[in-house]
Amino acid sequence: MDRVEIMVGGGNGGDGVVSFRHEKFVPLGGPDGGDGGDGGSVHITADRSATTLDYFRRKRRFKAVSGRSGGKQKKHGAKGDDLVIKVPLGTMVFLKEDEQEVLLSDLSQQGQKVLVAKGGSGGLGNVHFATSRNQAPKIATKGEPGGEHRIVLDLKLIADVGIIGYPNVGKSTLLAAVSKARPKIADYPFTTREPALGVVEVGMKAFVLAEIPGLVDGAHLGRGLGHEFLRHAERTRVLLHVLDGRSPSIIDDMNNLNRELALYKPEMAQKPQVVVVNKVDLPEVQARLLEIRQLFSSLGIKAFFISAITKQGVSELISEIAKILEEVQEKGTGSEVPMAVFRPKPKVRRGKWI
Ligand SMILES: Nc1nc2c(ncn2[C@@H]2O[C@H](COP(=O)(O)OP(=O)(O)O)[C@@H](O)[C@H]2O)c(=O)[nH]1
Ligand SMILES: [Mg+2]
Repeated sequence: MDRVEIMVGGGNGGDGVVSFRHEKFVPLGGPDGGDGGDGGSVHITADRSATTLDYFRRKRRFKAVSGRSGGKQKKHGAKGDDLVIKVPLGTMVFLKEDEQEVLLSDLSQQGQKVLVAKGGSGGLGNVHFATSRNQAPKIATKGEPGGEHRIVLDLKLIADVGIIGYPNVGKSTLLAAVSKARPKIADYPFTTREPALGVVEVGMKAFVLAEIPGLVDGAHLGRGLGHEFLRHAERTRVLLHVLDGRSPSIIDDMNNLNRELALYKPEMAQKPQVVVVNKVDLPEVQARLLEIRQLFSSLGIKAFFISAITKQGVSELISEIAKILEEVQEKGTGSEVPMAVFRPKPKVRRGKWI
């Protein structure tokens, strides 16, 4: 989890102006002072070019541009530019007030935007204040200050790798074996609606692994799957397809699940898969290991044979996944998420923070 606190301020409204018409032969014309422009607002938007919240550790204050003052001849001051701050997809935006945090938005879609500070309204020029009694008003109002708020950005973990497979093949057990995640093992398959996440460390690197629940059989597909599920499912770059070594129809299992995947989420079926045969510690699986190996090699599929319980073959599997992730990242395939460095260039006025 990644979390930062920032301050955002809307631009101040420009001041209204006191001015009078100057015309030949008219020494003192009527009022013509224009209104100030509104200050710009601050928005936060989810953008794929942003991948972390690191930028906000160095820069914490953001202010939109103020409106300009009005002018003579009823000239309206220019509106201040809005400031749009880019954050990674999956960032939750909270408003912090009196140590309480209120969720403003969960920015999960590209381009999704939330207003976090409104610009102040521009002041009124004296042109508005002429009355029959006072035809030469020397009154104009000041622009309002922009709203300012304390905002907390919270970037939720997004899975790089998703574990798929039928119930009881050992998805949760595998996740628990390679990360600190403690998903419920042998849980009733429909109780989990959201993915269980764990961070897997491989040397100096790490990736996020998620057990993707819910892909059970046609009848249950897509039913009750939460927003979180979709968010993770869409963002994973590699799928770990876990099969139960005890199954008499292991190849059919694999094909059936892939078919369901393609029906439910075609983009997901396009993702690279690593095929894993689990539970090789069991004697009954040991007895057919050669047969299963031959099945896969006859199909030209490289399968990994592991035991999530004894961890046999697990570290080889993890290094292979780390390697694939690197390749996918270099090629830029398998994911729409570019690994670009986040360098927003917010327009911030020099000077005091209001
Ligand atoms: N013998 C053996 N049992 C396993 C292995 N992995 C998982 N199991 C058992 O299979 C059952 C289902 O495991 P779980 O991880 O909950 O499966 P999931 O539904 O795919 O998440 C549990 O009773 C686990 O203890 C394994 O490698 N070997
Ligand atoms: Mg499970």
